[in-house]
Amino acid sequence: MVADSNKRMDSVNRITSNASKIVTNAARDLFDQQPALIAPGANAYTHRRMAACLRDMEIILRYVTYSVFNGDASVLEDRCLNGLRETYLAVGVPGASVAEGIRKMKDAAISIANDRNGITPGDCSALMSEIGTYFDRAAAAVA
Ligand code: PEB
Repeated sequence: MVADSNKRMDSVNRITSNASKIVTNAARDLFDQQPALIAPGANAYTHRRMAACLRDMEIILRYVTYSVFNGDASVLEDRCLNGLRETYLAVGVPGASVAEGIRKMKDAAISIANDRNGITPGDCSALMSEIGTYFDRAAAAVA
């Protein structure tokens, strides 16, 4: 149990301390792939909307780390995802694009958490697939 908790805490630590890198790279890739989002009048056009978008991705990533720490998705579900689809509909943000951003954060976060370098080696495969499920829930909630 202690060894397993250490894996969780190390994963949370690694994801949290790389959060701005994870968010920025995912957003940059998303806008490269979907340049319509940053066209004049679109959902990430103007600094205000761009800032809201990066902020949203950071909030979602943070709630995912809470779930990783707890081994349970209820905080993520209740305090972040509950009603989020409706919010995006109301403010006109395309949920499918948010979901794509979340999938990009998933890949980056797992590769950072699962890096074999600089850490006591162990089997983290179950934890890594569990971490993936939190991102999957978040993506499914807004898509
Ligand atoms: C959710 N996001 C936005 C709003 C809210 C959230 C409540 C409306 C109010 C505001 O503008 O601040 N807030 C956020 C969240 C929680 C919360 C996750 C959880 C607890 O409390 N635009 C894009 C991308 C995407 C994006 C696809 C990936 O082109 C996001 C980032 N969210 C985005 C944008 C807005 C927004 C609001 C651009 C501003 C929309 C607007 O005002 O036109």
